[in-house]
Amino acid sequence: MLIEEISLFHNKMELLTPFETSIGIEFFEEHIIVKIDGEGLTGWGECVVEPTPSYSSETIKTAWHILSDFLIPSILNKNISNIDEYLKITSWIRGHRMAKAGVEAALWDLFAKAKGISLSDLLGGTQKEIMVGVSVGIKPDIKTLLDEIAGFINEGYRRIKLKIAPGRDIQFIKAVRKEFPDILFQVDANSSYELKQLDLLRQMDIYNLLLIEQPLGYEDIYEHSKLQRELKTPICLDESIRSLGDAKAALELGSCKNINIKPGRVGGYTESILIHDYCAAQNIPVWHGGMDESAIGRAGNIALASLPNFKLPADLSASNRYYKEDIAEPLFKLNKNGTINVPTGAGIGVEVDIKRLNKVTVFKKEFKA
Ligand code: OSB
Ligand code: MG
Repeated sequence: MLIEEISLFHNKMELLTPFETSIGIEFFEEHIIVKIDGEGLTGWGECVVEPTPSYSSETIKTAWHILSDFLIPSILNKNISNIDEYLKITSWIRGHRMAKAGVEAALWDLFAKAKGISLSDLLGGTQKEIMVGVSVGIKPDIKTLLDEIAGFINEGYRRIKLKIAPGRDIQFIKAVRKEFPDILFQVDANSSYELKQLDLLRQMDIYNLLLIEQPLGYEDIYEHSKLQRELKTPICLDESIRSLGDAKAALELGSCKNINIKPGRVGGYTESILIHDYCAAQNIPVWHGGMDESAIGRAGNIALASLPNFKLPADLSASNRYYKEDIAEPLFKLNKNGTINVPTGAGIGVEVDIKRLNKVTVFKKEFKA
């Protein structure tokens, strides 16, 4: 496949409701959309970097730099026949996983379209619909939180994930569990606790949580192994798992009992599949995380989440959870049983709405040979 043109779109989309986590509060999502044209076909990917280095060390600007100055020049006007070739050409570039994953995603879409098959089929997906949940931000008070969760449960969501932080934890967890005794319920700390708060973390053990996501340091694996030994509730690592190597270390050390896979965080769909397969062989379930993607990134991620060992509900909610207007059609809808259908059309299986994409684009650059 001759790579003839690549375009980057820095987009900014307003969230329907502000999203607060232990990291901060977001009103908008800003990502970079990657478009790759070759031989009459177009592939789309989403680079899930954010404006600030608060979740990941990458930012819109670092990714733009790595994309423009290194990744794009390595493949533009070249014949790339498969993903492994792309990975080989770019393997000298260390880190910058979100930047790499954005290009890889667009190439996967392009190659699936060239074969005329869905991305799910190309990646080895087996599930036709995936179980999804919803990630709920920190709320100012318990009533607001319970009302919001009741709304999501009414819509059909079967799993709730609540963002927590020190001081915004036990009383909220307790109230949710009391109001919704049977719901699948998990929490995400985004690295806001320390091991010395063990007594506090132990209090979470009595609420029948599905898991506690990333309680300790964002690069830590060792202290999580100490914590996991003290808790009944499974720990799930998000931020700390950036590669298959990290996943191996975490599982060998007993730092977690399941793993959240975000392709952006681990450098792309290929690394995601390696982690997925390794965990499957160890009988460790994985689940798909989210970065508040637009329908472009969401479509590809839903395809990935159709692989067989994605066994816990994903942070891939319906389009109307995030945006008033999304940038691709059809929108993702929640089925009554709490699932979302895996697209069956060629590639990511959604059509990008160029007019809407342009409307939310703050800066665009085209790279031609
Ligand atoms: O920690 O899982 C996280 C969003 C941005 C950054 C980090 C996280 C999240 C979410 C959102 O929880 C999940 C979603 O996309 O629905
Ligand atoms: Mg998380």
